[in-house]
Amino acid sequence: MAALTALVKEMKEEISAMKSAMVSGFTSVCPLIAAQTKPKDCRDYQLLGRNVSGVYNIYLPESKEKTQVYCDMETEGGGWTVIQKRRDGTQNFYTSYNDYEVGFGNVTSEHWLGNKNIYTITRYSGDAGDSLAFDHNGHGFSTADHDKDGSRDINCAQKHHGGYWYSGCFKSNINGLWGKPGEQGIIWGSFHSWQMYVLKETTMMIRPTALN
Ligand SMILES: [Ca+2]
Repeated sequence: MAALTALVKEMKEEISAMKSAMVSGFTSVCPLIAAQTKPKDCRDYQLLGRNVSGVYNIYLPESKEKTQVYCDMETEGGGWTVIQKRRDGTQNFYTSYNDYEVGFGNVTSEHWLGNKNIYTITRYSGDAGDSLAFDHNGHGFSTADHDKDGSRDINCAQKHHGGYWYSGCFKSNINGLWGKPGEQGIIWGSFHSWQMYVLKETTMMIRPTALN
């Protein structure tokens, strides 16, 4: 009887071990399937063989809904998720912190993808280190109604008519006023030797660093 009890105990343990092996086997397979059927950025679509630039639906891990993005599948190898685009001044970029947080505009033309989305994509693509980290150079994202810049006395977003990771107003103002010359215009600091060179068209896009 004692031997039988021991045998049953042994069999129970074996079944339990098999069960947990099966569960772990499934959970290690499922994320792979999920990643393939629910791309989280444009690079994932590229890996699935999609090589035409255009609007795609991505599935961010913390969002139950799909998010529309524009994918650039051509520039320098493609796989880029566009996070900002300026073209013609039709979209107002001088707007609230909340608008910048959730995103605004139309992905086929002028738009800002939204800080929440940008943060999630960079985090899960593993390139938050050298890209648009949310405390870029120690400064948060600022809008006129949300001053998180590096200047104690000035509201940089208000002064430069935009929304950005302003430090001490300023080196770049890519979300400034379209068509406006001077310090409220669209400026990317390092372009044209740090002169106040106003841009008409800009596109900001991201992809995992492993590709570079
Ligand atoms: Ca300030």
